[in-house]
Amino acid sequence: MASSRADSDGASRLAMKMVVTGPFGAGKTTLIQSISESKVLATERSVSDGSTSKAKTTVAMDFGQLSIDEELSLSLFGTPGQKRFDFMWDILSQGMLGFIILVDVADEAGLLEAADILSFFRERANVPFVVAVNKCKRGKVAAMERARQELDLPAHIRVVACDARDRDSVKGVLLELLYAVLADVDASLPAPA
Ligand SMILES: Nc1nc2c(ncn2[C@@H]2O[C@H](COP(=O)(O)OP(=O)(O)OP(=O)(O)O)[C@@H](O)[C@H]2O)c(=O)[nH]1
Ligand SMILES: [Mg+2]
Repeated sequence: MASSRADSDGASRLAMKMVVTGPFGAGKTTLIQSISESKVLATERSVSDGSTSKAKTTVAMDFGQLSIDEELSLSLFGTPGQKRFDFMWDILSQGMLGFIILVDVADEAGLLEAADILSFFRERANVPFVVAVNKCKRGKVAAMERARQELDLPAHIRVVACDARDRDSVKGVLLELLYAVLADVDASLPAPA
C-alpha cells in the first residue's frame, strides 16, 4: 500500500498515496501547488473547446509531495476534472490510501459531476475520504451543508471548508484526511492478544 523512498531532502520516508479529485475547475491543481514541497509536476493544456474562461486544464495528473515528519510523507496525485479523461481517474486511484474530493458548491454543474466522481472513486477503493468545499462566497457553513446534502454524505464523513490557494487551509484538509486514514488503519489492526 504505502512505499518507502528517498524524498527530495534525501530523507527516507514512508510515502502515503493520496488522491485529490473533483469537478472541472474546482481547484485541484491549485490545492496541490499550495502545499507541495517539491515543484509540482502538472500536465496542463490549454482548454481547447472555448466553453470556459479558464485557460488551462489538467489532462493527465498533478503530482506533489509533502513531508509530515521524519518518517512519513504524502504523495499527492491530482486528477483531471473532465470526464473524458476518466481513464486517468482509474489509473490514479490505484493504491491510494485516501482521497479528497474538492467541490465548489456555487458551480451547479460541478456539484452534479462531483456526485458521479465520488461514486467512481468509492467504487474503486474502500478508503477514507474527505470532502473539501472552496470558493465559499455565501459562507462556509452553508457551503458545507450544501455539499453534504447534494453528495448524500453520511454523518461520519468529514466535510471541511478551505481555500485551495492558502497553504495553511490546505494543510487543514490534508490533516483531516490523514487522521481518517490513520483511524482506518488502526481499526483494521487485530486486537492485542
Ligand atoms: N476563490 C478561489 N479560487 C480558487 C480556489 N482554488 C482554485 N481557485 C481558482 O480556480 C481556478 C481553477 O483552478 P485549478 O487549480 O486549475 O482547477 P482544477 O480543479 O485543477 O481544474 P481542472 O484540472 O481543469 O479540472 C483558478 O483560477 C484558481 O486560481 C479557491 O479555493 N478559492
Ligand atoms: Mg487541474
